[in-house]
Amino acid sequence: MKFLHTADLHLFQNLKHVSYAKSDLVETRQYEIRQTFYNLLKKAQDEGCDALFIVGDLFDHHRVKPLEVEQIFRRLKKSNLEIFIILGNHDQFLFQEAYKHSLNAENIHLFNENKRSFNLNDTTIHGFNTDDFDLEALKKQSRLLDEDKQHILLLHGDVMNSKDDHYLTDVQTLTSLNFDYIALGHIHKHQFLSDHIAYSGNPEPSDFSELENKGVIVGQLEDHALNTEFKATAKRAFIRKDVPITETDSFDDVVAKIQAAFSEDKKARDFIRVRLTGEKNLEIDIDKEALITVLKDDFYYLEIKDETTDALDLNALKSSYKDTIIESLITTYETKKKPSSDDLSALKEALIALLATEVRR
Ligand SMILES: [Mn+2]
Repeated sequence: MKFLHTADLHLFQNLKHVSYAKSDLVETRQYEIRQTFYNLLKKAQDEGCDALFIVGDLFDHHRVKPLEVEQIFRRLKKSNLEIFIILGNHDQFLFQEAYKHSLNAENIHLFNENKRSFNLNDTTIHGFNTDDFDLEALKKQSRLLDEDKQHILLLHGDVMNSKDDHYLTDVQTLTSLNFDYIALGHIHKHQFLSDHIAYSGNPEPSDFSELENKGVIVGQLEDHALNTEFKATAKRAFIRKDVPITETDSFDDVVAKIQAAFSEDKKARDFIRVRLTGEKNLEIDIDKEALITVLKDDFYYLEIKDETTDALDLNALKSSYKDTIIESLITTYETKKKPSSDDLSALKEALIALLATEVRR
């Protein structure tokens, strides 16, 4: 049997807390996250998958309107896939009366305390919603597995950090169970925790906390032999990058450095956050708003964080502190034949200390 494993789409998330919340890209981003979901439905069918596993947090919160849920489920019903859905900590609301009618379809399978497994040909799919996870019940279910079938388990929660509000159990415990594949949701970063236990991660990132490659897991399970492949699905990436500048850089040099730090593809497509580091010349006004104004036509989305420190202007210091130890330190440095970068940082440290006490002879 062939399957596609996805999770944590958080459809209809409001994106109020993202750094680009005030830009006009929020609605586009929300639409793109849904679009990626529709694309992965198509991908599952194109790849010849029998089953789609949606391992929790398909929706973001209970404020999602019944019509919006219906719109998504209509797509699921139209596909020729058998779809297995567990509810994560964000979408337990789907069992409320207002949504129930949307969930009903022959090819859509939801789990609850009384129905914890479904058969699909030679495979049994087991699942626990976040709210009704029960470790003892899971262990019991694992002991009673039908040996003539392959077994896949769907879970939504943390299995690495016991402090997480939705911690289920540890990886070692999961490994000791008799499942051929364990599909996890909740952690947005894609990762394999053993050869047959994996978080798919979410297929489309929503902000600068999600920098890793996003995608889905396509897997094949035949005679208990598992083969999996990670397939990238994200339309755009979030990128954070340091751009170091020096005190000799002019405004235009800084613009050129930011331009050169990214390929044309990335500039046109991705959400980019630049952090300026190094030293900025105090005499030149390198204002981040001005940089964005100049650069914005070349970037889909650009944010700049200025973490530079102000460079010391040696000539200005010499004239303001004429005939002081400050002037003589600078002169000594400048008359060195080959000053090293260590000499320069020693000089700066000394100057900063002296300036702090404003020593004048
Ligand atoms: Mn979750």
